[in-house]
This record gives sequence, structure tokens and C-alpha cells, in this order.
Amino acid sequence: MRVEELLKKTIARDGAAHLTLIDPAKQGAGLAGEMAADAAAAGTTGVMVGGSTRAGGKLLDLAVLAIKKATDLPVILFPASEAGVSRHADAIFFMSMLNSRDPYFITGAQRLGAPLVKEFGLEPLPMAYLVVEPGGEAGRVGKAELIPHDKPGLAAAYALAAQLLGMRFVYLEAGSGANRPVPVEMVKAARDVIDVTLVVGGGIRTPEAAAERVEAGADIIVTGTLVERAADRAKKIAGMVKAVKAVHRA
Ligand code: 1GP
Repeated sequence: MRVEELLKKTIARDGAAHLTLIDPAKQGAGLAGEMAADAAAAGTTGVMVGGSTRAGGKLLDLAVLAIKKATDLPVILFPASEAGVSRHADAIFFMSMLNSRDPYFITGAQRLGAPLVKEFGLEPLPMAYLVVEPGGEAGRVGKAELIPHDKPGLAAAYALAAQLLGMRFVYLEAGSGANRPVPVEMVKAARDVIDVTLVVGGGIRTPEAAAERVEAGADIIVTGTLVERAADRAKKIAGMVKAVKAVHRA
């Protein structure tokens, strides 16, 4: 099954999906495989692989291969630049950071990466990447004009622009490790104006925080730090996945 279809089916069946983000620069490939296996056992729908700084080349290829060996989950690239394209993945969030001040992050990296996506036969998932304050490394590296917490309408306008441009995914990102996730009001505001798949991530630490955002209209919740730090990560991810899927079932 194509990855987009799998995501759509999961969202239709469970009300929402959970994706686990693994940054290849933060641990060796062996551990990346173990993390993915735990996430798979916990019920996550897929693994996103990428990072803002050093996630490219051999490091990226080895992580993708280890994850594919350890699980049957689809691997979706989450690139910060054209360096984040690996031939071994299944799909790629083909992203444009619409609120960057630098055209490189809006169309430049995409121009450089597109031929590789075609050559490697990766399934492209066209996505608007919208970075909300505090933004973290993603905001700093991508030179984002951060969307302030008290401007949900601004996020909604970007989200609508993305849909009108033909993008099928909109990602509201607070930045990995953010001390505050994307506000619930902002998720609602974006949901109110778009029909395409709404992804929310950055700083989501608790099942409650994830559930609130699903209730507000998120289709996919992304967590990364949870899988990196938790000693009992399998349990932590299972709690998160359960909360994400319980909202619309209840
Ligand atoms: C970062 O939104 C993701 O791109 C995940 O963030 O590491 O805070 O879960 P966390």
C-alpha cells in the first residue's frame, strides 16, 4: 500500500494517526532500529527520519536501513535540505517552509532534491511546513518568521494557502523539544479552514497534550523526543498512541 493511502486509512479508521520521528544524528543506526521496533510494538503508524543539522549521507542511509530491517513500518523522510533524501526510504515529506525568510527553504532545496526523489522512486507527500514559536532548531536553521502563539489566524491563513497551492499535508511545528507545543486554538483555526491532512508536532510530551490537539482537529501527531529520552519508551509511546486513537473512538 502506498504510504499516503496507509495514513489516510489509519486516520479514517482510528480518527488520527501517530508518527515517530527519529533523527539519525542523535544515535547510531543500531539504536535507531531498536527505537523504531519499540515504536512499532507500541502501535505507531510510521517512522519519520530526519533532523535539522547533520541528518544526511551515510548516517541517514544506515539509519533508514536499520529501521527497515527492524520493522515493517513505512519510513518517511523528513528532510531539512536536499541532503535529507535517501534512496532506501519509502516516502518523503516533500516540504516547503512557507514562513521562511530564505527562498532556499521554500523552493531552493526542493529544486535540488526533486531529481533525487524521482531517481530513487520515493513517494512524494507534498507538505507545507509552518514553524510556530518557539521553533527550536527547525526555526533557527530554516530562518523562520515564527508564527506567534497569539496569532492562530496567521497559521490558518498559511494553512489555507498551502491547500490552495495543492499541498496535501500541513505541518504545524513548534520545534523539537519545544517547551510549549502548538496551541490548541491554533490547531482549531487551521482545521476550520482546511480539509487536507493536518500534522502537529514539537513539544508534545503527554497523552493529554496529544489528545487535546487531536480533539482540536489534528490528523497526525508527531513525537520525537519521547522516543529518544524515555528509558521506558515502549510504554511511553504506547500511552501516546492510545490517547491519539481514543479521541474519536470515545
Ligand atoms: C520535531 O515535531 C517534531 O520536528 C517532534 O518534536 O521532539 O518535541 O517530540 P519533539
